[in-house]
Amino acid sequence: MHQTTYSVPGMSCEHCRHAITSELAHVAGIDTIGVDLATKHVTITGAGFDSGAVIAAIDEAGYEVAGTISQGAGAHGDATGMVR
Ligand SMILES: [Cu+2]
Repeated sequence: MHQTTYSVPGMSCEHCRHAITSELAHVAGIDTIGVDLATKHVTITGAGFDSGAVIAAIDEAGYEVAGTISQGAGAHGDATGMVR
């Protein structure tokens, strides 16, 4: 099981959440998609998703991935300096 959190500063509302989750639904290997509008983080878990495909899907939805916040099992908070 992999977990990766991406920073997507352009997200702001439920429309953004819906647009991103519906694009990510087409990416293979994803189990769960977590969109946190407060922190602007998208957290993906799954057994074998391709990070490039995730970033491409978010881009397809109309949002830019500013960076990868964390990778692996346990998330830790080093994402205080968000780019906007
Ligand atoms: Cu929105």
